[in-house]
Amino acid sequence: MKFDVLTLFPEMFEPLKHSIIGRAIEKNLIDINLINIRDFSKDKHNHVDDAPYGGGAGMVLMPDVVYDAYESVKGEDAKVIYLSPRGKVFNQNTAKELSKKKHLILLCGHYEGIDQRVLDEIEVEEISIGDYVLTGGELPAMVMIDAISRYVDGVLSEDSTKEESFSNQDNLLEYPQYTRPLEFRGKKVPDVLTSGNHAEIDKWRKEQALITTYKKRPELLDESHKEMAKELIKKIIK
Ligand code: 4GN
Repeated sequence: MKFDVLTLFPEMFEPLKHSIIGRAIEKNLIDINLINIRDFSKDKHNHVDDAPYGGGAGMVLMPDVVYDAYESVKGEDAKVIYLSPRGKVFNQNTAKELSKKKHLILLCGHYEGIDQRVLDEIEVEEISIGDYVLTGGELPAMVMIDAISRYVDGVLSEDSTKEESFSNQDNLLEYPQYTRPLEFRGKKVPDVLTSGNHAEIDKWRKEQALITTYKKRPELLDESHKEMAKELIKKIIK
């Protein structure tokens, strides 16, 4: 899978060279190509932005500069995404769907934004990573690249995307995990996990996932699952 990132700050993408995404790049499972929008400036002082028509604060990225940066990477089946607080909010499902694409172009804005005409011309899809405003689209682009790449074959171990929060069968949050030591500051690992009884362990984990979701994010549950969680909590207290 190929990500072309159009940005004024390619150095900001350094974090993706590490850990799991870094390894995915080394294994050629994903390719992250950083394009500096400033390289497409039209003047000798490398300007890329100008004051907004109609007045107001800040600067606006010029359409011709952004368009030429886009043209340098555009492809037949590429989907172009503009990271923007105006966009549809990104979630686990969006990540999974976008991971099926071969080529994504991520456009990162700065200042007050990008001239609307080039957004219309390229027919970008606007995506937001949440309802807050950041100084640029780079962090949202990195968030998307990370979440999408996890679904690319070979990036994670086989079963790790199946069980996790938001993408497991029932849309439940993850059950609690434990490792050594068996006792930490007087707190013991739940007995069932060391019992060797895998049916019981599975059952316990499903119950814990439901209880955790009920306590932390009850709005994720429908009424019947909320009732089930309450019953489980009662049973456990007894
Ligand atoms: C995306 C971009 C937040 C998001 C951004 C988000 C840069 N802030 N919630 N800031 O995904 C005007 C031009 C603001 C680019 C944009």
